[in-house]
This record gives sequence, C-alpha cells and structure tokens, in this order.
Amino acid sequence: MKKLKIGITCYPSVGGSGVVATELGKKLAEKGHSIHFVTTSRPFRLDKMYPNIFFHEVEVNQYSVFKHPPYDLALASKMAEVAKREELDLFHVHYAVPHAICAHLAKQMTGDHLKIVTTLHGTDITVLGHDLSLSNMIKFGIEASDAVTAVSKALADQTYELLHPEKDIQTVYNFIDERIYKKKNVSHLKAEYGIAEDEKVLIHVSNFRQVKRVQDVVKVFARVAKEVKSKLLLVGDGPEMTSVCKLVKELGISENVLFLGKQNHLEELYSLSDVKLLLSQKESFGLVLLEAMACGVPCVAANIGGIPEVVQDGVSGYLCDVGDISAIADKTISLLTDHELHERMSKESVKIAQETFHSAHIVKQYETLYYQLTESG
Ligand code: GMT
Repeated sequence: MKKLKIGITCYPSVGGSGVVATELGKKLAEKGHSIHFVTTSRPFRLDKMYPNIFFHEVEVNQYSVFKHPPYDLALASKMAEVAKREELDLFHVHYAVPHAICAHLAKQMTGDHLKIVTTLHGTDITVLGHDLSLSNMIKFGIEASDAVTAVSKALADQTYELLHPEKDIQTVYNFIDERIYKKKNVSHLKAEYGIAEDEKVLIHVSNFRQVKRVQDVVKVFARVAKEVKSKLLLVGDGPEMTSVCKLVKELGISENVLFLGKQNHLEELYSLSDVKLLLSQKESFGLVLLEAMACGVPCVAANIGGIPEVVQDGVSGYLCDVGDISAIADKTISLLTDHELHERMSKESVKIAQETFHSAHIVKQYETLYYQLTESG
C-alpha cells in the first residue's frame, strides 16, 4: 500500500484529545506514513525526534484592528500552505470547531483531492453543541468532512440527537501506547511519597474543571479513609483546585491527600495505585481510565457518556450514579478490602485494555478509513 502524507491538527496543550492525536501521529509514522502536525505549539507528547514526523507552527499575530487574534484564519492558511507544499493526501483534525471548519477552508484553497477526517472528542458536542451561536457551525463542520469519527458510541449518538447530521459517524475508540502504560516496579515511590506499605492508594487524574466533580472524589475518599488505611493522589491542576483544597481541609483529611500537580509519567503513579476514581458529570470516553486499566488499576467511575464502554460494571470496576457519594464509597471500600475481587478486576482491566483498545487495532481502523477516502477520491 502507498504510504500516505497526513496532516494532523489538534489542541497541542495537555488534554486527552491532544494526547490521542499525537499518539496516533507517532504510531502512523512508525508505520511509514509522513505526519505533519499543524498546531500553535509543538504537541507536548512529541518530546523527542521522530523520523517521518514534522511540526509546522501556526503563528497567530495580534493586530490592533482585531479585537481577538484570528486563530482560525491563521490556522486555515497554514493548513493550506502545508497541504500544498507537502502534497498532503488528507488532514485528520481533532474537534469540529474550529478545526473541521479550518480544514474545510484549507481544502477550498488547496483542491478537492485533500480529504478531511474529523474526530469528535466530546466538548465540541456535549458543551458547544448546546450553544445556539455555534451548533449550526459544528453541524456544518461535520457535514463538510469526508469522514467523521467519535471516540465512543455514546458520543456518536449524542451528536445525532443534538445536531441531526446526515453524515455517518463511525466510532473509533481511543487507545494508549501499551509499551508505556503497563504495571512497573515502583516500590521506592511509595516510601518517597510517605505512603506506608500497608496503605491503599486511590488516584484521580484530571484538569480539575467543574465537569470532573473533583469535590466528589474528595468526599468519597473522606468516607473510605474512615474504613481503610489509605492515601489519595490528586494529579493535575485547573479551575476547581482552590475549592478542592478548601474541602480537603474542612474534611480534616489534609494528611492523607497528596496534591501532585501536573505530572508526565502517569504510568508510575498508576503502578502504585489500587483504585482509580473518575466521577465526572460528562465524559465522552475517559482516556485516563484506559491508562489506569492498562496498568492494572480497577476504576470506580460515573455511569455516564462513554464511560460504560470503557469500564465494565462488576467486571473490570464499578459504575455508579453521578454524585451518589455513599454508593461510590461503598463500592470503593469493597474493592480495597476484598483482595480476590481486586485481583480479578485488575486482571480484567489489563485484558480489556489490551484486547478491546489495543493500539494496533485502533490505528488500523483509522488507516483503513484513510485508504478508503484517498482511493475513492
Ligand atoms: O476532559 C477534558 O476536559 C479534556 C478533553 C479534551 O479535549 O482533551 O477530553 C475529551 O477528549 C478525551 C479524548 O478523546 C476523552 O477521553 C474525554 O472523555 C473528553 N472529555 C469530555 O468528554 C469531558
């Protein structure tokens, strides 16, 4: 098969969509395709030299005539420039707005042979899709794409319900690099963090946006800590951090909660953890769940959005109603106190991560889609 020249546009800063876009680019490059990232800064996971990967920086200048810097126009212009010069076959963009719209503009400037694949990650539908000033534009971005994927069936269904697009939306799940996300021997880390050998470890990783309901994680932990000798690792940072810190103090659990801020080598933190909590209000997939599962950490998570497609209730972890602190705490305690149950769910988590979400299987789905589009056109 001919190797393809693929442009990728995503938000390059920390966030699940940027992570998935970058890891996909890396895997495709390993398979011999040429990958051109067109983004405002180097994606943070592109942390070394990769043959076949090129980075084209979008510069957004501020002019006094504009109230806001023209990100969308600068991006579309750069996408068209790179597509023409590098003779790209397609652009794979992550997020319908503005990226699918920018790709559409770039296609008009470049020629119809340039195909557009748009992946929906969640916020563009679950939040922006409700904004009447944007919903028509999101729908237009979807229809203007040559192919559209969503990271879960739940997200695809939500998009149909909310925007009624005519376009077929294919579910392609997220994946992780299983060479990185696996259980590691980190026995030294527990002591370094001041965690006793017989203490259980709960972990939550997010960008601390309101939608993540980190306060619920803290409330659940306060109950768990009364029954089980344990510590809570809070990883990440964001707008709710101040309120979360305040709650930890009020509940008198400061000694047992470790605020670790933004971290890079999450596989090491998962490797010392016993349970992962993700209690969000909305979540189209929950990439952090998959990362934890691959490291053998069972998850207790909210029964919403795409989460039930990742965590199998009673098999690899537990699903609970949003905000049901008492039920979530009970399930977490049962998982932490029943060694056999924990062992079984830990093994199931690894198995599901490797079988359903294996990178080779997911990357192949994208590759097949690219070939269908480029050969048909
Ligand atoms: O969850 C966030 O706030 C970040 C957001 C993003 O744009 O990176 O995550 C979304 O995309 C991830 C990758 O597909 C998914 O794993 C997250 O579930 C999704 N977030 C939401 O739906 C809230």
